[in-house]
Amino acid sequence: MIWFVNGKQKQSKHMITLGEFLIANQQKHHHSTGEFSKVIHALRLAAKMVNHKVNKAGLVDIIGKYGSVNIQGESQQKLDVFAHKIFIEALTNRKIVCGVASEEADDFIDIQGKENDVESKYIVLIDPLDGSSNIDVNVSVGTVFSIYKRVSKLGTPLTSADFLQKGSAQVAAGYVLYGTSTVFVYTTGNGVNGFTLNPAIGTFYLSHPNITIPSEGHLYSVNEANFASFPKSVKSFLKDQKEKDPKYSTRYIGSMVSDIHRNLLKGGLFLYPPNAKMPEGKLRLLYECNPMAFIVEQAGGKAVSMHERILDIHPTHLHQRASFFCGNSEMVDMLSSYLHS
Ligand code: AHM
Ligand code: MG
Repeated sequence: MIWFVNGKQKQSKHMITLGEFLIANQQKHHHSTGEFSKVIHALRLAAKMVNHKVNKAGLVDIIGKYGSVNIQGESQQKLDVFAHKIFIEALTNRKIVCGVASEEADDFIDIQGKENDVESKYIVLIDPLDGSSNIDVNVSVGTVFSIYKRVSKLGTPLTSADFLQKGSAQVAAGYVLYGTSTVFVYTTGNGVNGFTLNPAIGTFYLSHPNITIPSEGHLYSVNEANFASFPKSVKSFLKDQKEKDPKYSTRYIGSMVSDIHRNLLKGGLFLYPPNAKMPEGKLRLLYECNPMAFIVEQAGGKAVSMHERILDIHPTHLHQRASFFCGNSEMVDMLSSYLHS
């Protein structure tokens, strides 16, 4: 197997699958019940199903608009709706989590039903298909997920407090990138590992062990069409970087998972500042910013909003938006010096 660590190619005789990796890690924790591994197994299965469908876009009638709008007033793409259904079913049918919240559903879903008989303590927040406006043009999209332990008592109905936890309370977070290849990246707070799907046999193999973001970066990713209404501090930062240092290049796909995955491997800064159209920022705190922030921090980078560390924000509502800046520490620190001056 060939993998990459900090951009350097490494080779091993053994191919470790995601399943084997989960078992090995579960064995490290003596009191582990396997409950957490089951959640990752379910997400892995759903990711493979969505991947299958994404790869058929154009061949089957799956691209284009579904005709409905989600809670945020955005038109839902057919694949958004499909991905939502697949992930929710994978998580609910097995009763391995007690609740789920999705970008595509107005409120959280309490899976326990009337009997409250689900014993799992885990809840999942998910953006089933992020960057979906890219689907019709064959550009990479992704799934983003966040796993927490419920704070209310087992066996009682879930409350919004179970879902409105700070990002720092995440038990695990991950994303799936449906790109030139399909990659499943996740962290449990002990480093970040990435697994690439071999589509011929439907197995994810460890391809990116212990992902570490390079300390220096020269990429920045931002929708500069909104520049005129960015906060002054962000404008000055961008202007100064461009004028003072010729090393920077812009790379912006407009698909957050793809943009952050690239920056994670190569070093760089992703910015989604507030602007006139989106005064709070565009990205959703709970199932977009928090999971990506956890991953970026675990890879040695930083993630902040205009005012504070992303993982320290106390959420007040499920579909809350936040300004979002993340990347290698050096670039985030540089930006922060402008945000706080
Ligand atoms: P979505 O959740 O509706 O797909 O929107 C989120 C996407 C992100 O993937 C991406 O970073 C951002 O929207 C791009 O927004 P813009 O087109 O304003 O640059
Ligand atoms: Mg999204």
